[in-house]
Amino acid sequence: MYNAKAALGKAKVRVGLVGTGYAAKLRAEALLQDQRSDLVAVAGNTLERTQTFAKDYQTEAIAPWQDLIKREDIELVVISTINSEHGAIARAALLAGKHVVVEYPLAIDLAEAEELLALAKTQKKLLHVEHIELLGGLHQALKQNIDKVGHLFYVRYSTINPQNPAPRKWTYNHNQFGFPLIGALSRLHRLTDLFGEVFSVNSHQRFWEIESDYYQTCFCMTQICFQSGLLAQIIYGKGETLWQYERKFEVHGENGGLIFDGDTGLFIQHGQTTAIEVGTRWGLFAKDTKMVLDHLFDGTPLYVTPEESLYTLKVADAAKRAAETGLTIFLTNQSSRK
Ligand code: NAP
Ligand code: BLA
Repeated sequence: MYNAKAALGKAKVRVGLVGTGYAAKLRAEALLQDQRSDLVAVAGNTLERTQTFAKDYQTEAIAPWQDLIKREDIELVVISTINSEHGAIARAALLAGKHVVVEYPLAIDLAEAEELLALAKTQKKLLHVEHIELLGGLHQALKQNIDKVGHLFYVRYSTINPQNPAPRKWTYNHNQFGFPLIGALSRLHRLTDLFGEVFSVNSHQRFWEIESDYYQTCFCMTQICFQSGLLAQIIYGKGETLWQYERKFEVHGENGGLIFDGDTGLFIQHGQTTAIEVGTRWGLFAKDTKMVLDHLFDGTPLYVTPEESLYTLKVADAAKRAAETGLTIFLTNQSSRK
């Protein structure tokens, strides 16, 4: 087993970053600000953007990412690039004996993700899958208030993002983003974190295609029955033929309801409605980065395990199979949750 306390016996960890987008920028800022890390190099997609990024964050531009993995002075690889690349980069980094931090999802293919967990164990290296949704205000507010509503019977989580025109980028590309609930694994992970094991899954997906791999709208509707009997509905949509933005999380219990709409939270009971404070959605990549460094240097436990992320990926993969076949998928009991 990998032993966090023994992982790093020195003052600084040397980091290589893959990606130059939104997540990568926040990672770089967090790494630059923390005394315990040195951002040694960045590998991007387009050369020009990689060079600009390297200048902005006082680091070295390297291309392609394979060359970054070859660097012997790098001990930790942070993977903040498009989803379809995660698995291959994580594999190469672990094989080269490096610790790995990867933005969710670990891989867009379930079998590949399973192999990566096994590889991290044999290599005795850290494999951390970021799940910043667990660190945000909504999730904390849910955790603090969920006991108030009594026995739970229905949950609804809907995120709809109208975008017109839809950008022709990786988030609208089947191969690069993956099945909607795999690319947006956080939607499911919030639920598995709160409600545990899943019994069965149904799902439907619709895409309005532009050409081969790209679409201009994605709409995906999934129903989950948890082993507790709780029913959950997850709606995920983005693109041009959607008309109203929605970010809503509803929890219905026998004694009351919790309704989070955007950043507003309400606790509803018979004859009484109370407002719930919801903390911020900002600063979460910095929080994740700090917790990784705390873990590497002091052995402090992380807030999520790769096994938990893998379990959610199993549920997402079941949703994918349900959407492809129109069948209900039953999950077996032998899950790999810790
Ligand atoms: P982003 O801003 O769109 O950045 C994407 C990065 O991938 C850029 O460096 C881009 O480089 C590169 N890229 C684009 N197309 C590529 C291709 N075909 N092949 C190789 N590289 C390509 O994306 P992001 O929001 O930072 O997301 C990055 C990862 O973080 C994703 O896995 C996402 O799920 C995860 N994540 C993001 C957030 C968030 O708040 N944004 C939250 C949680 C997890 P060029 O610009 O040079 O093309
Ligand atoms: C998650 N945000 C994500 C993901 C992508 C984006 C690709 C991962 C896939 C997914 O779960 O859907 C991309 N988010 C964007 C883009 C915008 C955006 C391009 O809001 C454009 C404005 N992310 C941000 C901004 C915030 C933000 C400005 O770019 C605001 C605080 C937060 N994005 C955020 C959080 C998650 C996320 C907290 C984790 C997912 C979750 O909470 O469920």
